[in-house]
Amino acid sequence: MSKPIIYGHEMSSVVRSVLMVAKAINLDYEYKEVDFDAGDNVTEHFLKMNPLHTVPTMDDDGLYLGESHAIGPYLIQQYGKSDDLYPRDDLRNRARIDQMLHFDNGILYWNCIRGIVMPIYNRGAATIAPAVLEEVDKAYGFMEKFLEADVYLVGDSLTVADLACGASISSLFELVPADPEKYPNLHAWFKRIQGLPYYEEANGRGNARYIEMLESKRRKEGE
Ligand SMILES: N[C@@H](CCC(=O)N[C@@H](CS)C(=O)NCC(=O)O)C(=O)O
Repeated sequence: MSKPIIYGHEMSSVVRSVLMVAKAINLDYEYKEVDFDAGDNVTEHFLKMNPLHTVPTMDDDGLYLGESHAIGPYLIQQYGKSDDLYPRDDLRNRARIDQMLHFDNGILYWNCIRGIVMPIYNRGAATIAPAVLEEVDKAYGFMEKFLEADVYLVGDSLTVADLACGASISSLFELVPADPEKYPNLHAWFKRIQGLPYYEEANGRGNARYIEMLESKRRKEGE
């Protein structure tokens, strides 16, 4: 059987979450960087894999998936030596992990990251709309609550939920700093995520490039 292929862009938080999963399970995979400017994501081949033309997209021997929150759990179950990151038999905790993956997609990614990034990306907005800042603050408050009982988002060991939310929070913290006094659990948890041995390679580097790119687009508005 061939290796799974992950199509991605290093700057994308949802791609970085899958790259962290891949590192965490020591996955043997092929990575293909998608050049949006060259239209790599709208070729006939890409659209056959993922009509939504988004990254990450995965091709595992003809199984096509185009959603990070499905790709991460699939890779763990199919290729992980253990299923600690997404436990197969612990239905109750797996349901809680699923809850956090939906939270990441719906709240952290769509409401917060997209809410901030699209105006910058599309029209070089210099500031973040107050309504979006409010959403981000609310999301930090939800995370703080989720982290009240446990060291990680679900229980006391790392799961795919931490990697997904960790990638999002790494970008959000750069764009909208969170007060450490107001959100101590969130900061302590994020320090744990930053301490993962593969964090810098799989997430930190791409995140730095992402923030740099956004900053350069923001500056343009004042020119
Ligand atoms: N919920 C999706 C979001 C995917 C997504 O929107 N990716 C963006 C990059 S961050 C993308 O590929 N945009 C290009 C496009 O929409 O054409 C996931 O988690 O995979």
